[in-house]
Amino acid sequence: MKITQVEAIPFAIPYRKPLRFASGEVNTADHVLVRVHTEDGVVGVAEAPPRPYTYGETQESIVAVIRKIFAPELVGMSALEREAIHARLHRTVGNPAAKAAIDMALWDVIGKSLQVPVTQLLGGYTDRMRVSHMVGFASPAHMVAEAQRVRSEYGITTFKVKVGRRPYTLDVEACRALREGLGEDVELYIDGNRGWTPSESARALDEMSDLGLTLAEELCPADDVLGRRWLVQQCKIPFVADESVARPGEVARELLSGAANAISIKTARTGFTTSQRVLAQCEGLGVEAVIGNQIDGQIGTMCSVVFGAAFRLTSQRAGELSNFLDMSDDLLTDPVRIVDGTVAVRSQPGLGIEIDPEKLARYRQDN
Ligand code: MUC
Ligand code: MG
Repeated sequence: MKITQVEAIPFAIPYRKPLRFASGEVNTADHVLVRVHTEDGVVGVAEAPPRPYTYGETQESIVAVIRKIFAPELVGMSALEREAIHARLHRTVGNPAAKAAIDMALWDVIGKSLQVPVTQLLGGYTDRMRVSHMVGFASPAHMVAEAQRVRSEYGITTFKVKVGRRPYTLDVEACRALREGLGEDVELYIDGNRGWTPSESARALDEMSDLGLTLAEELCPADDVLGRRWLVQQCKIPFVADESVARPGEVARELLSGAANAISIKTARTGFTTSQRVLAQCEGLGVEAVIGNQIDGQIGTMCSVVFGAAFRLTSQRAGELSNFLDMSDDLLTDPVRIVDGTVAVRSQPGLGIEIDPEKLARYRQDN
């Protein structure tokens, strides 16, 4: 499994409608396709979605760090030398999405070489993931209409509502409208992307205490150190750390300091190898985990399914796996399907996905 080439290919696929949230918005999936080639002719793939407002990476920076630093470090190594590969990658600080995509492409290489699905190599716990859909900023009526459409078309009954605009008016109104419009049978939880202060968060949670919300994610910044701890102490539902836990050290810090008591695991930022370690931290410390969405395309979504379904803890809750539905197209030969609110793992070796060469030619940005 000797690595002969690591490619970083920028591509851009427009969204049919933008996804808006407190820290930014996405109009185009300007992602990077990572391909790792071996001397046996095996090619592993993954995608890196840049999120400058979360981790500082851009499409250009991901391409540059892979081409200039990571590819020369990895060529000549075996895909099985996973720990040594990670040691090399971590000589460079930051760049989580670039590192994660390389890690997942290497797992795809290993799975394809061994002719085994990666989800089985990782843990093989179950064969599907329930899906949670993220509802972005819009008027409360539009948010309700979107959730109703997604429920009736795909059978999805779990929704993460983006908040972090105006706490006591618009945000609370939107959550209330969603509960009224969808009924008691759906699961609703909120994600503030750091848009509220600790005291705004506390008051908004209080005003929504009758809505049966199940999780509160990153309502205020982790840098509001004492305020966040104060908020989490009084929060009656698990408080999920997302963008504040991009590394295992941050997971430990947030959990042990009382700044969160649940963790969003995103394969787009911790790949499979580091996500396993984050998951072990959650299990060891006894906190819940949610498979989050870094506004992934279908490649990234399958990576989340591969990882989420591999383990008991990550498959207990619905994973955030549906936002590719807003993209106008994608790169896979066999598109991801959401049926009865679930996505099934695939039985093919590796990640179980193939890139359509014509689509890649159409959307790549480096021709
Ligand atoms: C989320 O859970 O916050 C928005 C920005 C990002 O990096 O991920 C999304 C969703
Ligand atoms: Mg989040």
